[in-house]
Amino acid sequence: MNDIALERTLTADYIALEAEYGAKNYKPLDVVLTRGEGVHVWDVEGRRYLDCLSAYSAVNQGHCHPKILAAMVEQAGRLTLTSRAFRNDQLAPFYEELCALTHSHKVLPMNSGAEAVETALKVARKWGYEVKGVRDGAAEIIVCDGNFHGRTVAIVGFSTDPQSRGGFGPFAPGFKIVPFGDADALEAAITPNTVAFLVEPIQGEAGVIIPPAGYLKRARELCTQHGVILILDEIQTGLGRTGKLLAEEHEGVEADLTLIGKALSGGFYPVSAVLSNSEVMNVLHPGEHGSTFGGNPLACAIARAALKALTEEDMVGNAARVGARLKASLEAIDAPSVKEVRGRGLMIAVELHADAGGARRVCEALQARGLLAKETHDHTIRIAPPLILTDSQADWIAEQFAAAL
Ligand code: IF1
Repeated sequence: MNDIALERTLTADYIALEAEYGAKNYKPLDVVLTRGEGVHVWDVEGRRYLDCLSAYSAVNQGHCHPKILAAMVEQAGRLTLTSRAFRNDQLAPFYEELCALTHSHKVLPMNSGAEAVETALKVARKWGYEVKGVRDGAAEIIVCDGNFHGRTVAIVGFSTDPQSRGGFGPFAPGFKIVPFGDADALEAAITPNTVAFLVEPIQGEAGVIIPPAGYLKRARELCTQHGVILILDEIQTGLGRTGKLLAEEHEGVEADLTLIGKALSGGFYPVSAVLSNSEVMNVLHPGEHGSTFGGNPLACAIARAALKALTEEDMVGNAARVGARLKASLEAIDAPSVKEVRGRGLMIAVELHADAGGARRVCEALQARGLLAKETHDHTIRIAPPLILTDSQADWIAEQFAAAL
């Protein structure tokens, strides 16, 4: 046996190598994963964990879902990339199936979530100039305090998190920030130059913040009333995470532009999309926007299988049922350190009191008990397991929390 290969299986060695060669833009838990199946992942030491992060909701369908894997392997051996200069036979069926599932009229495929957000911002501005009649260069887009929409320069420019934006300016003008969950503040911020309101139905990075009931409905009404495009960023909340296919369904609203990503590929590949009604998307003409990889046949085949897995296996219904059970069990934990348990479907957060010693410590205790979760900010633990979680696995998660807390 090769000694070096043996040595490199040790967690500490991988961590040291990463530290030597990698940019230090992350501070992950000290666990090195090598395999995943369903709700579980295994580290290089052979230890098994229940994954309560799901790669920030990209693996809603569970790790290495066999049907998505089969579709990926089959397509990878046939045709992977054509660019959009030519057509491919996976794109049209992907469009058709995605539109049928989400009741959309048009799709624009991209790769990362941030690219989908950027695409929506461009479409909204162009719509503002060409359809709404806003003077060139004057378009305003309203966003929310505490937002997270990605890492590009334009997007971090309207972030309110000093860590995300600090040191990366100068930034693009044309964005206004209002408090999240406050429809009156939104109304007050709208001017004749407002072209769009961009918002997460539930703020993820901010700590699973659920807006007051009726907020999205009221935002929808205000946008319609003032000729403003409602852009819902469902990159994290979408595709079953909150117990509905799209979180907008909780309030019975329809966005003009809906952004999805992450679980659109079940975690196999970066695939994102902008969904729209046709009027808004029709402002784009050939040559005005695009991507080398967006809409490629491999991505489309994977996304088709990922959507099929979600619906065929009723993962959305399961997220609603098991999510409610898990939230109730977490609420029942009698621990003085817990300030609040909140969530919808399988997007749950446990917030600790500020003097409870921090969420990172709890995540480390959970890791020792075979459960991987990630803190957000200092005092909140996010719980977002794959949507295939069973009742007994949900009960097990609650038990580990009770012990760790
Ligand atoms: C990182 C958070 C989650 C998103 C929403 C767009 C994007 C994201 C609502 C951009 C991405 C990620 C990115 C990841 C951490 C993560 C995250 F903690 F930062 F907030 F999920 F909770 N809209 N979220 O949540 O999508 O370009 O990354 O594909 O480390 O940046 P992307």
